Amino acid sequence: MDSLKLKFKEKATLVAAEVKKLNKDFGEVKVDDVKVNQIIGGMRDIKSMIWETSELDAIEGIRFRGYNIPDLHKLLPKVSGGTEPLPEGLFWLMLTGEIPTQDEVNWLCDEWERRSELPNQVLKTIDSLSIDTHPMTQFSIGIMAMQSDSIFAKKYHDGLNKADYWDATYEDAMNVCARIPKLAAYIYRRTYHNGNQIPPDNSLDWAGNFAHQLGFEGEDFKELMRLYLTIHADHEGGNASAHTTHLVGSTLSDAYLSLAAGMNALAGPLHGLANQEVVGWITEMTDTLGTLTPTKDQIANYVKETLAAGKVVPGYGHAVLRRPDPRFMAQKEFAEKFIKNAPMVQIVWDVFEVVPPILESLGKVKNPWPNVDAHSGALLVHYGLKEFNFYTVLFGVSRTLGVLAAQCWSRALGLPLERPKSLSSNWLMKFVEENNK
Ligand code: CMX
Repeated sequence: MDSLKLKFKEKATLVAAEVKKLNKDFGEVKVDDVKVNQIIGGMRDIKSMIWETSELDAIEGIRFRGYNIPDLHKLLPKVSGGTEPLPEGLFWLMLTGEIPTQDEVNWLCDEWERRSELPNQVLKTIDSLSIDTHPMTQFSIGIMAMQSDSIFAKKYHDGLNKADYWDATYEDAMNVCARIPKLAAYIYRRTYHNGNQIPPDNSLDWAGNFAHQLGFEGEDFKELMRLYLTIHADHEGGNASAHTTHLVGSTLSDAYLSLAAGMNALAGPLHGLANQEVVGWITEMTDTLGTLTPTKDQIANYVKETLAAGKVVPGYGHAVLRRPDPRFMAQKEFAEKFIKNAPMVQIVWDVFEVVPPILESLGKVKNPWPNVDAHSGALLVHYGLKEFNFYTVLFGVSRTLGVLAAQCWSRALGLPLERPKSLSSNWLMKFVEENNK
């Protein structure tokens, strides 16, 4: 058994016993009350799921196993001479709760490289799609095309003992994480570079090698990818991509089936597609105004026009956060360090000054601040990755780490089929009427 799997097994066995006892001894303890506006309003804040890999606080933002983004920046291993955290380290942390050593991260990087070969049939499936198929659709189909390799599905079919679900899921998760950058890079090169594919450079780390296979050799871009693929990985369990993966996984669909479903949720404009929408919106604004250096007044007018047209301002607002997203701030710090004079970065920073008071003045937006998607595009455009339809795939590569680490935990804890209760509006109206006489 490899060292990460062994460590995960030790931790998870302990926690699984504790959770079982918790459920037995305190199963009837009430944790939450549910209000009508939560039932109508998209189940906001209802505490209803176990998710071990990260927790989100409305004010402070995300913590992975208790560590916030500045902590990760400080504590996770980096490449020699680098400043950005390695996503391999975050995956280790999410699975085990421990910050890995440099040796442990090097091992994981080698292990993923060993598992990274993409089956030919996956490439053929992608190649059969029309070139203008959205990259997220290609990505989801590519993940589905790998499903025939699922170790969990095969072992389940052969009669897998419940106690071993976690083991086969760990193997699937490791294989998917190993292959996912290659799949994404294949889609990028096929869609935007005439299918001119770049072989991996296995002397590089997971994110660095991804940047290389996309066709970007600058060290700054590789550092950006290390940061990007770390901070987008997980945002507790209730967000749409994580929750979809969890829900589908709860039927014992394997990691491939559930991840593809999660990626389809990520592809929605209110979720991960917002990073593409932000750059589209800024580009439309600069085209309409005929300038790459709009004034704050011009931006404010454009924001008001967007709202008047019944559209959302992409990259702003959040279902949980009530302050600027620390993932936005981490990308802002990166831009301040490396590319503070880039024109689109300047626009993003001006938008950051202009949008919150306008959204606040509407009196209905609960969080007027930027989310993770408000900044990423400006950084990518600066480094030459300008095909913004591809941006959500980058998000998806990172999100894979979080949702699959979480799926290993769900299997280890033996979490059951998810099945919340739904109500008709008629039932709800009658209930309120009878209970408010
Ligand atoms: N621009 C305009 N209106 C906004 C808004 C925005 N950025 N954010 C919220 N609102 C509106 C909502 O549409 C809603 O309006 P109605 O009552 O007329 O339907 C009202 O404000 C209240 O919404 P809320 O409770 O503040 O926000 P929700 O929890 O319902 O939705 C989110 C959260 C992210 C979907 C929403 O803020 C939004 O649409 N933002 C823009 C899209 C975006 O950036 N999504 C990415 C989120 C991060 C990610 O998942 O990647």
